[in-house]
Amino acid sequence: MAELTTTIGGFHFNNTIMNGAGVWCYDRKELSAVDTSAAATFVTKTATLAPRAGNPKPRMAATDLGSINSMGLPNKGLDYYLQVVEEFHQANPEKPYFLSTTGTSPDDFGKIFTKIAASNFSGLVELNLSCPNVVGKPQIAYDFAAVERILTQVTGIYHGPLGVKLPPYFDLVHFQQIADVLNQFPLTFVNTINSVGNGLVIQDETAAIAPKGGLGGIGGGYIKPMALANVRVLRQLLKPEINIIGTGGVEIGRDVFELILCGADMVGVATQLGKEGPKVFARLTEELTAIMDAKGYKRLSDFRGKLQVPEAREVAVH
Ligand code: RRO
Repeated sequence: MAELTTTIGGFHFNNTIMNGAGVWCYDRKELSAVDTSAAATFVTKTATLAPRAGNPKPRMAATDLGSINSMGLPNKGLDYYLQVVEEFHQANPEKPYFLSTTGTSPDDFGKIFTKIAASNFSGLVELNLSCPNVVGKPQIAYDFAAVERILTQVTGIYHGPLGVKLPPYFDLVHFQQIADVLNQFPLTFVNTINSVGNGLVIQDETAAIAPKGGLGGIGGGYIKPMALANVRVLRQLLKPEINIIGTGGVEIGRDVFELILCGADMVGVATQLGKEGPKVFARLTEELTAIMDAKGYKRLSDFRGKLQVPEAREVAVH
């Protein structure tokens, strides 16, 4: 039977599928449910320096095709997640965990990474540069100079394994610009993509969610083509030592397969995890394994990054 082990940096995982930050990762209880599922590991809810209540409700809605959210970064604060991840690490010393974090003001980044560097944390940090839902704050990673500034500061303070969570890019010039910035830093991974920011879902005659006049991040099946393209193009443009976690639009094992075909080393599941709960990981694992067995692939490296593109045939004017 095919095996799904993978590595990010020097860290080994016994499966390639994990949660995407924001879903089933708010507190110890939710993290425990993912930890004891078939998932490779978990990433925490994005932690800010101080706890936050987030945006007013209703702030999340599932639809047949995906989801919309404007959670607004509700979380229990960095100290809580550092403590909880340490507890999981003590219980499973061989299992690497991800801590997601971000700043809500320029001063925060130095404080956050000084705190992490001084803690016992020994997993991987995912710096979220792409939250679309904090009122009055832009998505950081659409500002390439800001990304460079923040990573210069953070990598000067923190020397552990570090990755960034990116928003989707839609323009080939922007892919090149973000890759040029990221390639200057000793990053272990990028996670692409976060939700597609500022979409609108209408139910009857009313927006599905309340914050920001109904605008929110779109996830699920709607965004799979953007996730595939972002994984594919960043794999071509980033230094090979930067691993890629592909997130966006995973509903079935075939979606996991396609993200790996585009170059993902690991795959995140968010909207479908929200709809189905942590048992989704066993189903996706079975479905991916069945696809690999049917194709005769024994391990992920047999097809990772090996997407084929049809040969272009010239077209005559007529
Ligand atoms: O909490 C949120 O509103 C949120 C975050 Br931090 C994020 O990174 N992506 C998203 O869709 N929602």
